[in-house]
Amino acid sequence: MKHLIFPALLGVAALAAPALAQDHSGHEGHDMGGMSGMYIGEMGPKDSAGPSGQGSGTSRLPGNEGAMHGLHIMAGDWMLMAHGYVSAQYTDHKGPRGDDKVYVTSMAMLTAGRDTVWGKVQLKSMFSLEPLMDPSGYPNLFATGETAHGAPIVDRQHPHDLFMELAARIDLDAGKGSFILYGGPVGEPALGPSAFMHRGSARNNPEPPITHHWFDSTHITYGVITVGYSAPKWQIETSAFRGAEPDERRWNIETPKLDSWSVRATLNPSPAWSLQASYGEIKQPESTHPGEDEHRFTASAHYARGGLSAMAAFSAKKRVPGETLSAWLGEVNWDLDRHNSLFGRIENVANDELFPDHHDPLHDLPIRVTKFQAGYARHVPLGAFDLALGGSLSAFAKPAALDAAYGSNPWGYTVFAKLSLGS
Ligand SMILES: [Cu+2]
Repeated sequence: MKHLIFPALLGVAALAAPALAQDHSGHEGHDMGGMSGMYIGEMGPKDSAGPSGQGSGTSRLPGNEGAMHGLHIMAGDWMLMAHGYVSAQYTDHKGPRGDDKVYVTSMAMLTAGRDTVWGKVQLKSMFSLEPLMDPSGYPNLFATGETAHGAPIVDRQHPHDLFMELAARIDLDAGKGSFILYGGPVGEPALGPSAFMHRGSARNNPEPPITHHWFDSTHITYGVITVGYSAPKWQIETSAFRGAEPDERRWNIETPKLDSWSVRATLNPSPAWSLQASYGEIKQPESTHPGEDEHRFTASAHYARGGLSAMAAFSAKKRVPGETLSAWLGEVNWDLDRHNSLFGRIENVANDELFPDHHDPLHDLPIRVTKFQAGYARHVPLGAFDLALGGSLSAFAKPAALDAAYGSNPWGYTVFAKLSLGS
């Protein structure tokens, strides 16, 4: 029955939204005193806290993009906010390891927040219907991570879990900022940049990064507690969380644990910038590599101004025991005007999971590959919703040793139709 939560909620939003599609973008997000009823607009730190924008979990984005757009309902002292998307894709990745597929990705985010005399309370939830697809997910050459049918997933992106977040955040006013306490059975620890589906630089990009498991794969973690201090221009946090990645049964809530830890420092010097550095020691993340831990360092710089959102990021993932695998990512989204967006991404990563077969001579060897991707999206405003139609092209650079497995010139494309409520 729990399968029905998401469509029911999105259905309610869909019915209610067009009739109430007023633009309240000038609304002061923090001052909700005089508001009542339901409206479409934005809330959040963009208006209230200057340079600090809110990303996934407790992460920050530039203040210029951190406000949350969506459907808002006032219920007494509580502000309820819904946003999300459903996106249909056709992707075709060429070469011996390529595949093609029609698939649907989705996310719904429901947040309830209220101000108190001592601070703020937020109840956060996020859901996806991606468990409807086969556990092996969808084609994405050179992407690896998590499992399907008992084996590691290679050259595909895993589906996300039904429960992407079930967490609460309490802000206790202190000085110019607040002490934060965040946690729940499903959440995101203070490690890495804001997850790809929540950052402006990836807003229109239909393909998940092949470096997902270097930067933001901990965005769905079963068991998280984070404490920290959040000031308008900086934030420092530490988390205890479960190291094991989600398993391939995507409908359930897995047993929370606190066997791993991380720290993150974030600087938002102006509304255009957010910089973070983080480090985590993750206990046995991969079920197919028992006894192997991971030490992950990430640093990222996010920029947002006008219609431009960009991110540059670095990660060093040390297998313990084992090698250090580094990754670079550059990502950009440029909204030329209300109707046209260009986007792109370049990733470079040393991956040792491309040949999971123990008898393969390339098994467990780090192999450095580069992905180049560029795309375009056309936006059709539909009341409170945005329909984006677009596509992207991908090409890869790799050592000749991979020719037998991948062909000499693997490439791919994805076309998509994405319906979003808010962003
Ligand atoms: Cu993910």
